[in-house]
Amino acid sequence: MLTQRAVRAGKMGIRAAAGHESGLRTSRRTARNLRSLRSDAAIDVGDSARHRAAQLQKYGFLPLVPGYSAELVESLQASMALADDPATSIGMGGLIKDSVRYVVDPLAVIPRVKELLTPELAEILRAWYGAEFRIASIRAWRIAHIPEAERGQHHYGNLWHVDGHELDAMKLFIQVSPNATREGSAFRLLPAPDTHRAFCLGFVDPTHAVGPARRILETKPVYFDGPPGDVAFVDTNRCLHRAGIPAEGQTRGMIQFFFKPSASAPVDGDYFANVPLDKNVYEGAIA
Ligand SMILES: O=C(O)CCC(=O)C(=O)O
Repeated sequence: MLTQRAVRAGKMGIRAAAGHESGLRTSRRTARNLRSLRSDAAIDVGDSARHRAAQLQKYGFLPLVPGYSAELVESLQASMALADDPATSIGMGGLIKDSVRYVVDPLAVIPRVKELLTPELAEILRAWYGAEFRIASIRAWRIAHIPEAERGQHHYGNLWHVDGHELDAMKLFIQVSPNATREGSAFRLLPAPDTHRAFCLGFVDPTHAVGPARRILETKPVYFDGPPGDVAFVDTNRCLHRAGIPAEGQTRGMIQFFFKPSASAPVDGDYFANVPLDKNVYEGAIA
C-alpha cells in the first residue's frame, strides 16, 4: 500500500516531470528553427557518423576516444594550471568562491584547444544537427574538494540537475585530469531515458529526490571516468548530471565546447574564427 508520503512524492515527481516537459515546450521555436535548418542544409555525412548521432539522440550522450596525441593531452593537462592563476581565471563558486575556477578566455591562453575538434567529432555533430554548427563558447575550469557536510548545497555542478539551455545546444566534455574516478571527481550523468523516469518517479529538484528517483540516481549513472583525452558529447538538457567531488587536496579539470546549429559552414572551415567569450564567465558570476 502506498503511504501518504509516497503519494505526495509521486505528485511532486509528476509536477517536476511536467515542469521539465513544459521547459521543453517553451523551446518549440528553437526546434522549429532547427527543423528548417535541417531541411535547407545538404549535409553530407557517412554511415558511422549517422549511427553515432542516432546513439547520441537516443541516450543523450556519446562517449568517444578521439585518439589525441599523448603530447597534446599532456600539454592540455599542464594548461589547467591557468585555472588557478588569478591573471587568467576567476573563482565562481556558489558558496566557496575558489571551489570552482574558470579560465576567462580559454581560446587565447590555451590555443591548442583548437586541436580538439577532430574531423570525426565535427562530422558526428553535423549528423546530429542535420545541419552545420558553430562553437558558441569554450570553457576550461577546475573544481576542488568540498567537505562532506557541505555537499547537500550548491557549490558548482555538484548537485544533480539538467541545464536550461535552448534545445539545440550540445556540449562536448574533454577529460583533462588523470584522477577522475567514479568514487571521486568524475562527471556523471543519467542517460536521457533514465532521466525521464527519474523526473516521473520523484526527482523534484537538485536538493530533493524521493522514492524510486533516488534509486535511479544511485544505480543508473554513467561515469565519465576515462583517462585524459577521452571525450563525451552530452545533451545536458536531457540528461541529469553532476560533478563528482575531488578528494581532499585534489582538483579535477575539464575543457568543454558548447555548440549551436548554423545555417552555413564557417569561412575557410575555421570553426574557431569567431568564438565569443562565454557570457556567463565573469568576475562576480556563479557557476
Ligand atoms: O564540473 C562538472 O563536472 C559539472 C559540469 C556541468 O554541470 C555542466 O557542464 O553542465
